Amino acid sequence: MSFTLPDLPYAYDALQPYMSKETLEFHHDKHHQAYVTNGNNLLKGTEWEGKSLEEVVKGSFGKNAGLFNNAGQHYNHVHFWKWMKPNGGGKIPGKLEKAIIDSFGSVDKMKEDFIQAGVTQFGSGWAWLAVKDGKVIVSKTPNGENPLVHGATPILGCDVWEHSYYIDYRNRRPDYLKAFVENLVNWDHVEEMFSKA
Ligand code: MN3
Repeated sequence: MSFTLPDLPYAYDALQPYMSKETLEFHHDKHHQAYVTNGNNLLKGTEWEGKSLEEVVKGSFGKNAGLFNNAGQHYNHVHFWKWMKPNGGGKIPGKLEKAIIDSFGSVDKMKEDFIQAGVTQFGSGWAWLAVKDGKVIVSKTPNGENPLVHGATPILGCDVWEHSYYIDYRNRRPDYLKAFVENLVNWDHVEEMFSKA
């Protein structure tokens, strides 16, 4: 199975003013496309050819850095587009909300920890909500890593590489993270991944 670039699940200008058409054009058409192209080239002739994307990500971690970086970023971006929607944010579906409150004490504390993880990720990387040992946790990873390679199942990720926010927010990464959590997150997709975790 080779990697393919999925279409965005909304129009390029649908996330404005929180994420611009220009950002999505570069991020989806150039950056994500490059991970797909490079990932397919690096996959050829390896033991992971024909495996599922998750198997490639988990299997290549620590063994084949070039392939892992591109496959990891492909996985992360396939979900990143679905983790956002126009008029996102708002009420978290009931079962997920209950699990978040069980783990963090409140929804506000989860949001605060998630934003803090993204702000404090030094350099490029991701902030995450993931499920580990039945609990919802916040984590952060560098570059193309994600919770799959740390024994957890990702349910929400925010890309904090500069290409994800610099056009719209310049150096104001905290403002981007706050806008992501309050105005962009598609909690229905988060709940769907939570229910399968
Ligand atoms: Mn990106």
